[in-house]
Amino acid sequence: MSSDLIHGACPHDCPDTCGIISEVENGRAVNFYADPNHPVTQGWLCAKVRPYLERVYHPDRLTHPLRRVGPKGGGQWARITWDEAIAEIAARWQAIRVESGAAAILPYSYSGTLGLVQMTVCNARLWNRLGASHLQRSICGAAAEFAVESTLGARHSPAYEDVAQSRLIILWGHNPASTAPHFMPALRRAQRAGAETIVIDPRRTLSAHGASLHLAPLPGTDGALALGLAHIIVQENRHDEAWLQANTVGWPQFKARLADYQPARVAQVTGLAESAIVDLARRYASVRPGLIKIADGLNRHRNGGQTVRAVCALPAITGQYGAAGGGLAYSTSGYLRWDSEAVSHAADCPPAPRSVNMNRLGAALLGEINDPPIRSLYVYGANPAASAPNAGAIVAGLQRSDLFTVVHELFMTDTAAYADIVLPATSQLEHTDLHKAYGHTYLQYNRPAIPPLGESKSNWDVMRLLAQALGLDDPWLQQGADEVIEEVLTATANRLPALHGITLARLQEGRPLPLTLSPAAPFADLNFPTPSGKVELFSQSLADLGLDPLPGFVHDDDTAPAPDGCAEADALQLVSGAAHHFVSSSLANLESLLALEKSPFLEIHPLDAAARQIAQGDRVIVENRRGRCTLRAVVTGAVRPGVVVSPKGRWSRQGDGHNVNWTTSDALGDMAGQSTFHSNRVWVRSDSRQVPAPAEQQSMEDQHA
Ligand SMILES: Nc1nc2c(c(=O)[nH]1)N[C@H]1C(S)=C(S)[C@@H](COP(=O)(O)OP(=O)(O)OC[C@H]3O[C@@H](n4cnc5c(=O)[nH]c(N)nc54)[C@H](O)[C@@H]3O)O[C@H]1N2
Ligand SMILES: Nc1nc2c(c(=O)[nH]1)N[C@H]1C(S)=C(S)[C@@H](COP(=O)(O)OP(=O)(O)OC[C@H]3O[C@@H](n4cnc5c(=O)[nH]c(N)nc54)[C@H](O)[C@@H]3O)O[C@H]1N2
Ligand code: SF4
Ligand SMILES: [Mo]
Repeated sequence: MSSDLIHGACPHDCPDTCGIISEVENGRAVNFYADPNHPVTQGWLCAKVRPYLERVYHPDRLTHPLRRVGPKGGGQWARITWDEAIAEIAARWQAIRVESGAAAILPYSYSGTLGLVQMTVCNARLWNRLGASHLQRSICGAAAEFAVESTLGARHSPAYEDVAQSRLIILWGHNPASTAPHFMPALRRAQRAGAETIVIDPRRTLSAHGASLHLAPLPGTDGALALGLAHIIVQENRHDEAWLQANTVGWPQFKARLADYQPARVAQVTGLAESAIVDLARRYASVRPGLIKIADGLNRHRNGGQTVRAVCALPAITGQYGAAGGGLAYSTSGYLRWDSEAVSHAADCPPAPRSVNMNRLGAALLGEINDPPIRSLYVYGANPAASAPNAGAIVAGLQRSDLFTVVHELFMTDTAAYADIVLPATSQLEHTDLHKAYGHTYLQYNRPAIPPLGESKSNWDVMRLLAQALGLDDPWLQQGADEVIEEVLTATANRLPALHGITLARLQEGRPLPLTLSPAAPFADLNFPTPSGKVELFSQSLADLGLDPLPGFVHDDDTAPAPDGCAEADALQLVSGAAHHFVSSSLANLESLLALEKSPFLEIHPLDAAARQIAQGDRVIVENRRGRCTLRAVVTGAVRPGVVVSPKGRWSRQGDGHNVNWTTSDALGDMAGQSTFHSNRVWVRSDSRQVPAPAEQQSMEDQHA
């Protein structure tokens, strides 16, 4: 029997955007593996995507549309046809348009897939044309993106392999061993060649194994740490005055501000030893080139934007932007910005009536957004009931009897469970797309490998049907996926030299195609695409928005009061970053991955555990005024005292109905409407029941040590 090898891209929210190959026999994928010829993927996939066919052919895949028949969330469904589903949605929306205006319809989507067609274009065209509410998509890295762009002008970042040129690497609030796995071999090579690695994280993560130094500051204090490092570097005259004068604006004002960040004060704020801070400053200033690598974990705090601005100041203080192996590694997203008109056709559409911040979904559904209230929610590529903050408010909102909720999904997720209509979605093996990456600069075409399972349809195909049923007859709402790609690619290539030589036809051959970058290393020409053309330590654009124009530090407190019967002094800070085996809540229903990740846990320091009479493996209640969840205690020195850690991604439906996001805050951060998952005070106590399985008494990192 002959088999076909179909090239595609991993669609998940991960900077590596791997090249994947599906081996297909008689319309069925029989094998799935990494593209050996992809320069970043290099023939291996991460632990979470290796068993991907388990996801594609999972018995729980939704295969036909469903209509709710019992109470909301009650789990009773009737099978309906696509014609019935589309007709019902269109009829409900037409009535809402007439009665309240299309602003009463809110699309909600985020990172189920990162493709140009199934995400980027699907987030724009239909909703613009309809005049629906715009969703402010700020759950992940909005503040960091804004901070980096306001400081440097663009998100440009070195290639992973360029870390070979670094002598010092600081992983700052970033855990690539789990979240950017293909960076790790390059890092290990650099280490073997003598480079030092320093990890700054309240948790001793997988990435901290093998590092020369791990510093564990209190969460949300990194802004003070960065300013303290700058203070010492300047105090000891280790800074690059000439570089600062030539390439920055606001250096004199910023220098004046640094006076407030003496090491003693910074030690007190961060919970680090003064000597450790001084030592780090000296090492960073003297071991060159030094690369600071961050991602988005660092910015998910109330002060996250300013924290990232303060970190971005350090390569400027030491004159390392543009130097090979030095500077900042954040994201490569800025090298390729799709032509926004080709993506959205906004010029043919009414202006968005209003914007709703996705981090306030629960509050918005419960009345914070009014005039008109949200009457219909359309969710695709997202699982807000599991992944968005303050889940209790979201679930209360989803239970509103007058809310018409449609969820387009592969699985019956925590969110889909509350829908009025559930639509089955295709997996990446079943639809066409084009992927850029945020960790590298290769483009990868995703050719469908197999026909859609059951009656499932892609995001774009459903939107085409909805547009038709709504009487929206613009041709750009009916293009096929390849036509969409062709239009956006051509429009973008017309103004972007980086796309030189890249065509749909070449992409369809299946190989990853590199962008042409000039200069190859970020900011090597010392040309920063900010308004001033320089690194903006002082940013007039921030000042114009009423924000602090200089990198600064404000305390990061979660202001929610202690629950009844809990003392303020007993609060712990809960950090809920990436799980090693899931991507947010995606993949967190695969049996093989659940077996590796084990039951939902809370890492707690032995001192904090003893103070609460919590023993290894105890069932613990983690709570605050927003809500609670029940977790298994992992007592470990991998977290610092005062901090507890429980990874994101668990489905509430698989446990007692609550996951960690029942505790997280829906307050917004200091920039760009950012989520603040890690600004989260909780109180932890032992539940009387014990968890039986002793084999589970292991921390996540021990499993991989
Ligand atoms: N395996 C896996 N990979 C993923 C994901 C996943 O869920 N699982 N999610 C993907 C997504 S959506 C994203 S945005 C990226 C995120 O990629 P990362 O930012 O690397 O991941 P996070 O785990 O969110 O955060 C990184 C680290 O920040 C630390 N941290 C939190 N607060 C602070 C602080 O105040 N100071 C310091 N110094 N450290 C702090 C956390 O302890 C955590 O170890 O990963 C992507 N990749
Ligand atoms: N506590 C805590 N919570 C967090 C974070 C944190 O650090 N701490 N991090 C946040 C971050 S960084 C992010 S990015 C968000 C992510 O939050 P979300 O974007 O909501 O991501 P997921 O929870 O993975 O849900 C994505 C869903 O899309 C579905 N899907 C996949 N492909 C398709 C498709 O082609 N079509 C359709 N219709 N559906 C598809 C998947 O099955 C999955 O259920 O989570 C946030 N949540
Ligand atoms: S999740 Fe990331 S590392 Fe894993 S296969 Fe996808 S792109 Fe590669
Ligand atoms: Mo994210």
